[in-house]
Amino acid sequence: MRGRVMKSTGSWYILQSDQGIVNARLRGKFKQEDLKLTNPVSVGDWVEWDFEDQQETAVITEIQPRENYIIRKSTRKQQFSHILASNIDQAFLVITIKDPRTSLGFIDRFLVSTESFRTPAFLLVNKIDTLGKPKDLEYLGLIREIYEPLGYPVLEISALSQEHLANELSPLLSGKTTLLAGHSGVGKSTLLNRLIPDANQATRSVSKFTSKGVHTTTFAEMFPFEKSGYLIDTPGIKEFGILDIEDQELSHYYVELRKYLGRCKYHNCKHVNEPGCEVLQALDRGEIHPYRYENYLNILFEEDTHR
Ligand SMILES: Nc1nc2c(ncn2[C@@H]2O[C@H](COP(=O)(O)OP(=O)(O)O)[C@@H](O)[C@H]2O)c(=O)[nH]1
Ligand SMILES: [Mg+2]
Ligand SMILES: [Zn+2]
Repeated sequence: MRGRVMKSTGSWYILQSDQGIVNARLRGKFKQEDLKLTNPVSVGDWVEWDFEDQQETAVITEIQPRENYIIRKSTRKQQFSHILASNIDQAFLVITIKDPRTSLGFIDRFLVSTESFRTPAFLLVNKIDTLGKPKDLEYLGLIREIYEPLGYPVLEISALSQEHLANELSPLLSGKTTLLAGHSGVGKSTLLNRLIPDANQATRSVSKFTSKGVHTTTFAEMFPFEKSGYLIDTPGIKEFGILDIEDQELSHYYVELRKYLGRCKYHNCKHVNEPGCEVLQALDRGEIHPYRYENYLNILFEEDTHR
């Protein structure tokens, strides 16, 4: 029988299937392709399962190939990674201007991971109700200035406004599996609870002292949205691991660089300081945002040191 993993609690998995909700465990070892994973099965996976022991328990017998997945490095085991969610149609990166501030570097890393699967990404600037100071509005303006021309929708919302949710978010969700990602404390669980009132995801106030969100959501979990669609809440993410991306490949995941690729003098150009680099010339002409390029270099060199 076929099912979809809605939640994982260590060794048990909650599946949604034609038979309703079933609690299943894994049988045997699953061959993992190239990745070293701390979780063999992730939320969003489509699986085959069967009853065993006179129908008292269910076992997952097969994991169907993933269309895509969002991954992060394991915090405990170096070299290992953790699949946050798989088979997603679109990703909402929930960001906040303050309490906590989401950095441009974090946004760019996230967009590289979604672009690597060509997954549409939206930037949801949440807690818009708390903004007023000129420096906050300036940062918001900068986010719009950088990402809108690249084709990433920037939605200004407040999870506390039913109107924003009904008019701006709900129409985007039907029929799709949507990942909610972002730092702890940006309002992912609050958004989810308001969009899906019976979800009851735990939320917690942002610590007044550190401005860092307190970690409340431990595992990713998927919830059905109305009749057709799913929303995936994820634990707060400090950083994304961008794995298995070769240096020359990184520029493919920067949407604005794609059009220059293959036009540099050297076919293996990394667009750092090579002569005859079309990307550097475009940067000089102001066609590429300097902050985006700065983070391109950061990702490029950071990834190097991880190898
Ligand atoms: N003022 C304001 N507070 C919000 C908004 N969205 C979430 N919060 C608050 O931010 C805190 C963290 O929210 P939570 O949903 O737990 O964040 P998560 O870690 O991303 O799941 C909670 O105290 C929420 O009430 C918003 O749009 N406006
Ligand atoms: Mg949460
Ligand atoms: Zn180049």
